[in-house]
Amino acid sequence: MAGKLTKEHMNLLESMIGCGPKSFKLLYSITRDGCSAAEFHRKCDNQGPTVTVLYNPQGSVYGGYAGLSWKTDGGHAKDDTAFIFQLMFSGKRVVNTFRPNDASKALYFGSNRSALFGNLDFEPFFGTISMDKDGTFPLNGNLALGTYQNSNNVSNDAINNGSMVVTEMEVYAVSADDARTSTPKQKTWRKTPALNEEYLSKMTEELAALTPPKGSGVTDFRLLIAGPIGAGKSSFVNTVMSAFAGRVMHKAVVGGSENGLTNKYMSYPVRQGDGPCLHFRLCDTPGIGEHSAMDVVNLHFLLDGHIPNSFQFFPSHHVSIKTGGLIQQPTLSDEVHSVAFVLDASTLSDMSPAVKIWLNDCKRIVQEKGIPLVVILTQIDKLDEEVADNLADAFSRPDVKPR
Ligand SMILES: Nc1nc2c(ncn2[C@@H]2O[C@H](COP(=O)(O)OP(=O)(O)OP(=O)(O)O)[C@@H](O)[C@H]2O)c(=O)[nH]1
Ligand SMILES: [Mg+2]
Repeated sequence: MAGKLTKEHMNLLESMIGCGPKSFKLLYSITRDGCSAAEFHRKCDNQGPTVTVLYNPQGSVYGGYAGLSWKTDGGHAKDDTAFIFQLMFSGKRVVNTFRPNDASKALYFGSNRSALFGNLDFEPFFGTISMDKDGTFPLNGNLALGTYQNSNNVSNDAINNGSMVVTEMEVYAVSADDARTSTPKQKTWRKTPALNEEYLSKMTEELAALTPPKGSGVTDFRLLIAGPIGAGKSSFVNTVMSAFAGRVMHKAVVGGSENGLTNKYMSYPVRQGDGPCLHFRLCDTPGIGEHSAMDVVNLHFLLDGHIPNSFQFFPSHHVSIKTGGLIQQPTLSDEVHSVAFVLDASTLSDMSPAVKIWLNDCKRIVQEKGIPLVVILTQIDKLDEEVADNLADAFSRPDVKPR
């Protein structure tokens, strides 16, 4: 049985332990083997260095590394390499290591104890624990850092949510392994400039300087934001407005709704600080989905500039020339000048066939009209923890690479 420990967590533990690549072999799991000190010792004694990992219902992952084999008795043992760690807290990546102040008390061996670190700094359980009806284990152990140094002043509750109830506890044997290397960095498929303040101000200056050609009759360029329901279209509008305003803006309503939250065509002007509005507008649209208001017919009307600001779309309803309130003779200023497809990078591979067809149809229509089209990937922070830490890493992910 493979354990619950993810590759990312193995990589993190590998760097906490140090001295090169490690392999992790599952020795003991309370859901598989039962939760008793006797079983713990049967599976884990004399196995060399181990990592004990607890997973709780709140999504926290934490545990301890012992550089010595577990034994049935002997009391305190010195281990310079032992540490207590956290990898996740309440579903979020929170990484900390706590090393012993006094290595001579790093571990404790006892026949009725499980993996005991320090002076009861961390012990999952002692004796035998039964599983509750809901599948969790109300462990009777302890987490109270003291012998293990807590230089970041992380409270115990901020490691285990103030509870020793867990859904799983696993012990892995850790050994040096040249075959398992840390996930190699993928080659970057798109060069990006350093995403820093300097680049941000250069980009904002360029956009602020953007003006429609004189004599064109166009006052503002219109960028139509389209894409599947919940992709992050309205959030993108708010983000751009916030970046220019210099404060957080919530003009477009954002949230989660199965049939789409935005149901109006809204064209938002963008203002730099308290200055005048810039010469482009972000035009938010209802999301594309099974029962959505967006379809190819409505898109034609939008692109050609017939749809006025604040126009409300209704699910499965086509706009027609007879629809009231349309702009009958749109000028170049009313037309859409560029289109951005907003796509959720974290669900690209799960996109429904219907939405794919819609996007292809839209792409064709937009291109036939000679309107420039770009794709904006959102939610890239959800791809994995490495990308969340450094968003530029998205450009080395093969699963979001344009084909
Ligand atoms: N983690 C993460 N969440 C995001 C991101 N962009 C948007 N969201 C969240 O995704 C949800 C949907 O965002 P919206 O901006 O309302 O999406 P939308 O495309 O306008 O949705 P509809 O109007 O319903 O079609 C919200 O809970 C946002 O907070 C992102 O880049 N990262
Ligand atoms: Mg929206």
